Amino acid sequence: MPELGRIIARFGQHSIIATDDGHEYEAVRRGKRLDAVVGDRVSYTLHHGSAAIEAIEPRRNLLYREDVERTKPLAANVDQVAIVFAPQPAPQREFLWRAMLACAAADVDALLVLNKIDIESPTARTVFDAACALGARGLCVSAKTQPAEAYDALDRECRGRVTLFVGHSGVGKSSLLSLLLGERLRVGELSQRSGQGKQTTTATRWYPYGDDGALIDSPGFQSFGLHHLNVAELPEWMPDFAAAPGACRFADCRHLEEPDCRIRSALAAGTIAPERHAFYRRLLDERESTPRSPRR
Ligand SMILES: Nc1nc2c(ncn2[C@@H]2O[C@H](COP(=O)(O)OP(=O)(O)OP(=O)(O)O)[C@@H](O)[C@H]2O)c(=O)[nH]1
Ligand SMILES: [Zn+2]
Repeated sequence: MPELGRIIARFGQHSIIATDDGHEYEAVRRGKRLDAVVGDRVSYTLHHGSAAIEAIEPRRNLLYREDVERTKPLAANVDQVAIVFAPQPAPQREFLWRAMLACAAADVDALLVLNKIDIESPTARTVFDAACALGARGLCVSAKTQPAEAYDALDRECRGRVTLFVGHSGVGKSSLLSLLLGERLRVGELSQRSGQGKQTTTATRWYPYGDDGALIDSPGFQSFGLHHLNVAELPEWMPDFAAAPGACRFADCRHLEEPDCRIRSALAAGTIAPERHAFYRRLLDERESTPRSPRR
C-alpha cells in the first residue's frame, strides 16, 4: 500500500520525501507526469531504501521559477511568499511587481520584506511604499543591527504558515532565514555526480516551522515564471489594472493602442502609473518574443 509523505527538498532530478512519521527517503521520479516539487504531498512505495513516487495529491497552488534557460515548477501548496529586497543590491521594483503578480495569480499572499533598514535609502522606501500601495503587506527589518526585532516580526507572520522566501542574491535572505531557523538552515550542502563531473547543487528546501507551517528556501532564485498565465488575464492579477472602471470597446482588447480602452483611460487619468503600463507591455512583449512553455 502506498504511504503519504511530503517533498521537502528538490535538487535537479532528485528529491527527498519526509514521511508523516519522521523518516526521510530519497525519491525516484517515475516519468514526467510525476514531477513533484517542494511542498507536494505524494504517495510513494519503498524499494530497497528509496521511495518511488506513485501519485501527487491535488495541489492548492503551484509557483514557477524562471531563469535565462527556462521556466520550471518551484513549489506547491504555499500560503505566502516573502519577497525580500534591500537598499543593496539596488531594489528592482519590477522584481517585486513580478513576484506580486505571480502571487496574485496563484492565490498566495505576498509579504514584502525590506531588509537592511540600517542603510539609509529613500529609493528603497519609495519602492516599498509603492508596492504596499498595490495591496501587499510589508515589513521593514535589519537582520544585522536589529536581529531580535527582525525575528519577532517575521516569526509573527510566518509561524504556522507555509512561506516561500525569494530574493536576489545578497539581499540578506539567508541571514533572515538563519534568524528563524538557527542551525537547521543548510547552505549549499548538496553535491552530486553528473556526466560533467562533480557538481555542487543547492536545493530548494522545506523547513517545518510551527504547526502545519514551513519556510521554503529557494537558493539561486532569479524570477518567477509567468508563462503559464493567460495574457488576457494579466490585468486581473494587477490590482491597479483590475480597479480601472468601465469596459473596453473590444472584448479582446490588449490595452495597448486600441480606442475606448478602460486601461488606457485609467492611464490618462493617472490612476495607472505609466511605469506600470510599461511593465504590462513588457510582459506581453516577453511572451511574444520567447514562447516557452513550462515543464510540468
Ligand atoms: N547592513 C546590513 N547588511 C546585511 C543585513 N542582512 C544581511 N546583510 C549582509 O548582506 C550580505 C548578504 O547576506 P546573505 O544573508 O548572505 O544574503 P542572501 O540574500 O542570502 O544572498 P545569497 O547567499 O547570495 O543568496 C552579507 O554580507 C550580510 O552580512 C542587514 O540587515 N544590514
Ligand atoms: Zn482595453
